[in-house]
Amino acid sequence: MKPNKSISKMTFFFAAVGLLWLKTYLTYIYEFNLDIQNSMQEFLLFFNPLSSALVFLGIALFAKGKRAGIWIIVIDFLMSFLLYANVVYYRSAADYITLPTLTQTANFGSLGGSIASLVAWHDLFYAADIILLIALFIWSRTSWSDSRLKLRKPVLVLAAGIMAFAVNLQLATDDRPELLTRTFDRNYIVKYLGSYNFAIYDAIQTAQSSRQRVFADSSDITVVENYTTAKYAKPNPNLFGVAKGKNIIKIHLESFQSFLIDYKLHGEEVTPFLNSLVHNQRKNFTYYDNFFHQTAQGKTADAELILDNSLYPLPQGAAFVTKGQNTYQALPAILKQNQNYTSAVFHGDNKTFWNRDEIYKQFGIDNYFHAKYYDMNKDNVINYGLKDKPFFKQSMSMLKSLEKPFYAHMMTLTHHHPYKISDKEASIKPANTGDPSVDRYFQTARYLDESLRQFFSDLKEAGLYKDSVIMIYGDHYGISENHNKAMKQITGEKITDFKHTQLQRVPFMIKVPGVEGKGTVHEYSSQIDVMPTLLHLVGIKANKYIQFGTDMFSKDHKDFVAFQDGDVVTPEYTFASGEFYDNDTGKKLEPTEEMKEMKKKAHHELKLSNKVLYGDLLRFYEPTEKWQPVDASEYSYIKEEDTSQEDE
Ligand code: GP9
Ligand code: MN
Repeated sequence: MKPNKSISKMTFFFAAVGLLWLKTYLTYIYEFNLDIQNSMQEFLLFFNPLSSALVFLGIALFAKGKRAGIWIIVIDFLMSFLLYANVVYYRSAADYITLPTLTQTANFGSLGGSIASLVAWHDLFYAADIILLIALFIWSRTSWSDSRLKLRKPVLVLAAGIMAFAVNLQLATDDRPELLTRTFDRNYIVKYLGSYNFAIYDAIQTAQSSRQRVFADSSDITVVENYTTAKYAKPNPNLFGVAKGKNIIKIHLESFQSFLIDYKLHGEEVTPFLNSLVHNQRKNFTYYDNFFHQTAQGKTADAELILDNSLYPLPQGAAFVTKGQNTYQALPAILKQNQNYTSAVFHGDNKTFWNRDEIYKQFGIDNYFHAKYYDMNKDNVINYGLKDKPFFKQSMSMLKSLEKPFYAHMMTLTHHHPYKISDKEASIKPANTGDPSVDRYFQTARYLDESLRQFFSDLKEAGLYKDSVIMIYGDHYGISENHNKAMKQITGEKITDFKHTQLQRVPFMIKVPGVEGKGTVHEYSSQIDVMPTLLHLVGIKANKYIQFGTDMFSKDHKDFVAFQDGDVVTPEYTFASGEFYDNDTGKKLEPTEEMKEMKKKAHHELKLSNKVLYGDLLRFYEPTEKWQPVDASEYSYIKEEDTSQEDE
């Protein structure tokens, strides 16, 4: 074999790699809105197509003789087709194609207009490199040898591709820890790892999901139903139905832990407005100071899942993403079917984050006001998205436009790690533990508190305050175990395993029109209890639905709190990291049989809840005769302007 001949085959290969790389990169820049935030992300966006091009096109180099050229062209065509299909889908849905969306033909109904309107003449660009390659192939193939390349070459190419991928993944996870395990956002995977790797990632996730689903059957849900029926707590007869037909405004406090309530920093209250609600200065709020979050890796998404479904989150990943196509019987759908409520979520972030734009459809959420609905100009945005003050201000007109009664979920964002805030907007000095995120945590909490004060006064002005149920909750911790040293200074105590579990308290407060607030209640409760509580307030019996929590106002309320990591908290003792502790002293305890039983029961409950999600068991469950399974294809969160040509 003459060397110059094999070189030309390799040259052809590298030309294909170079062209595909360039094409993919240009597509990222001109077609997708990937929200690049730093130079590392910029670099990875440029770098990430390389490994896919080397690995996939490299496979062609194993083919014999001229066939290698044909394989290169075919693989290049398939990859380009995938890229272009994503482009077309993105133009309509501002999202990437996933296998579940592909198999759900209904989803393509949301393409909004025909595919024809989404393609343009300049799309020929996507075929240009292939045409060039075909020409190059025809022109040069005669000089190619009929033998196979020396194995060393394709192996080296694949090794280089894998190396490039490893470097890419390492840099990506340095910039965004837990990128793959926590399953945040499709946009992130595409931005960091590229659209081809996203397709592989999606395929693996879909395969895992469907495997668990296939082995489940309707008898599995009966076991769950027996359990939840036995756990059910009857409503408090004085409160059942008192809020029937009332608007419900649910306010999500990002990363807000209960230790902030009444906390004084530099002699000042950090959250004076929330404190005033806690101390019932308006005689209408009830505050739960022993309320716990139960979120796991899905963080905010887990909180949303738990509150609207009374199910536990999954031990790994976010059910919002991995179980985004499951059947749900969520609070918005129940409120709608029973009492004709309109539901809406307000959140100043991209709609794809946590797969919200898919799973909200399964929850039956009518309106989703995401970043596209807000003025996201530079001054209004920090960290993940819209700042809380402009968020609440701009939400008012949309809130007022909702048909009544409504169930509105307002999700704040500024008080989010790493707690960035401009000097101008910080109205309290940082703490001085020397740990920057802990120190700023108080400043963004203050900002959130101020935004709430403003929102409450706007609600009053709009006539929406007095007659609405208003519920406020913290989604999850803001200060992780990595900051135990600084937290010791803040709380004045060493953060032991016991103390850590105790710190998972988040605020829960509620105002119900016509019901006098009780100030602070010490009952133990948690996020799974919110849904049955709300259902009973509006007069819908919670036992018809599969729910693991119990009504907080019921005298039969079950006051143990289970966490997905296996910890359990009761009013008397805590099971944390494998040990029992006395709540009063914080000292280790020798567990009684009863305590061991309690722990077992909590773990059993978690297992059952996981089964519901893994097996997609609610598809077998009919809560009432009248129940209409939610049809995701009836919902769309694409803002009208999204689909129109921008230069029209
Ligand atoms: C993103 C926001 C933050 O939209 O909800 O999510 P988190 O990081 O807290 O899960
Ligand atoms: Mn959150």
